[in-house]
Amino acid sequence: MLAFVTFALIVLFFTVLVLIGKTNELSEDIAGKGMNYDAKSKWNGYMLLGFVIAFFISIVYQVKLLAPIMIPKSASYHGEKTDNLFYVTLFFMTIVFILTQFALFYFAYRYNQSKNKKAYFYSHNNKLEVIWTVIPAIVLAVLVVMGMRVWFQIFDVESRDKNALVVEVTAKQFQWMARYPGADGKFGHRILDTAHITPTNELGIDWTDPNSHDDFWSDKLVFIKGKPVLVKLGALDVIHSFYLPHFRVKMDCVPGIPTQFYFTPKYTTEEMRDYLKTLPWWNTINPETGEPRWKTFKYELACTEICGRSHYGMQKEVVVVKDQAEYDEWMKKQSPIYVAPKAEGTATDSTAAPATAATDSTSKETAKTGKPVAELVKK
Ligand SMILES: [Cu+2]
Repeated sequence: MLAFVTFALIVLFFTVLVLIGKTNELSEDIAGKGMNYDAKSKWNGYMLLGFVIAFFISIVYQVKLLAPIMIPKSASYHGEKTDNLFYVTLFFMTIVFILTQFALFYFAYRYNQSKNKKAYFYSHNNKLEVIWTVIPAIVLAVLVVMGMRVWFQIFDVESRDKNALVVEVTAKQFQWMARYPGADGKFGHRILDTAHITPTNELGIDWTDPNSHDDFWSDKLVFIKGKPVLVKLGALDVIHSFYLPHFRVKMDCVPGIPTQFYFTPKYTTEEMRDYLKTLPWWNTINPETGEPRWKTFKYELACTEICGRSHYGMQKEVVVVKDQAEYDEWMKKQSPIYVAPKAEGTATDSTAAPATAATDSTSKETAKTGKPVAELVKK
């Protein structure tokens, strides 16, 4: 309702402005003065020139204001390449943007209507047209080739490390389910049929597969500095998008179509904090925590596909540890998803495995399905 009233008021405001202008013109006509188009055109020209100057000043001001709080340097190796590509593109686009926008508004000012001026008929100029076709074509071709080179480097399957840390991330409304393969480095099979996919086993994990017995859920994503990560992505309901802004990783999670992304973290969480400590904005106090911002910095995973009402809540913390030892230490503390069936129970009935899909002990899902996995395991 408020939005509608605001919209109606804006429309009304501009209608009144137009009507005032019209009335003004009419009254001048009635008074026999006629319109002084020259003066109006000149005034319009000044305003357009003033606008473009104010516009450029505001851009410089905004960059100065916002650049320090924008996302910091890339925390992954391939991210440095995409950043570089971004800056090269930005450089060329800025030049083109300034030249064309300034020309557009300057011409409106310089060649405003006047009784003393006569329009010069100038149909075309081949030389000029060749120049403004060939130069952008070359620049764009260079940018495209650069982009393709980086793309092929990032998605070069041959050069991938076979011992990469593999994490399986499945998205659903509205959370991420991160499955780690455990100490054996192998995931338990998933069987995608109605017998295996149940409300308590949303991924259809085959509990008869011994590899599934040490798989665990994690409420945060843990990676190792310098060790490549292969994230295997999927979705249960709608399209979500796996976004690690600090690592420049972005990949859609599509129901029914597995996707993946391979990258190597470059800085641990601690190293990133140490770096941020050197930047002025990150030293300002965060009113919510009462601490300098760098101190509470966390890498994060977010969903970047508007996937529904609670899309904004799809976040997870990402931690980069310094080495394998620290990772192993963390892994030892995790509890497997699998709970061995009771002796008299149906050991062969894989659907009866009492695992739950709750990945986040604070989620509503947990409240519905009972106790979090960790608690079940302890019993
Ligand atoms: Cu989502």
